[in-house]
Amino acid sequence: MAKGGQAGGPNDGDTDRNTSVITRTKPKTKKPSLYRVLLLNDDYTPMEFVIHVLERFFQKDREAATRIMLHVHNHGVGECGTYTYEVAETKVTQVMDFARQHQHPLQCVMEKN
Ligand code: TYC
Repeated sequence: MAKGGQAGGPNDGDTDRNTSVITRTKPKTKKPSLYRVLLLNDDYTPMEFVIHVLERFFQKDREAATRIMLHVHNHGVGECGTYTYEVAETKVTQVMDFARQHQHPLQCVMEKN
């Protein structure tokens, strides 16, 4: 404040109608929210198709893809990865489109972490 008085008040130095601005010193580094992309089990999608999905859209090697597929098969749901909102949304859309193209009922969803 240049002359004293309360900020934004009548004598805060900004005689041009209270146009004071508080500037940030520390650069803001807000971390984006993360979302888990999950595969859901069903009785019809072939195991090999699910492994292929995990390799193709989630960059898993054969071993990791097989482990995740079996986890989903045995527990009903399993995590493919954690991503920012837009990336997670894209993965879900890609998997759902791919499953539909091959007429498999595979379901892929995202949830906030
Ligand atoms: N349960 C399926 C089967 O026995 C395999 C499967 C695994 C399906 C994972 C979906 O997300 C899934 N053929």
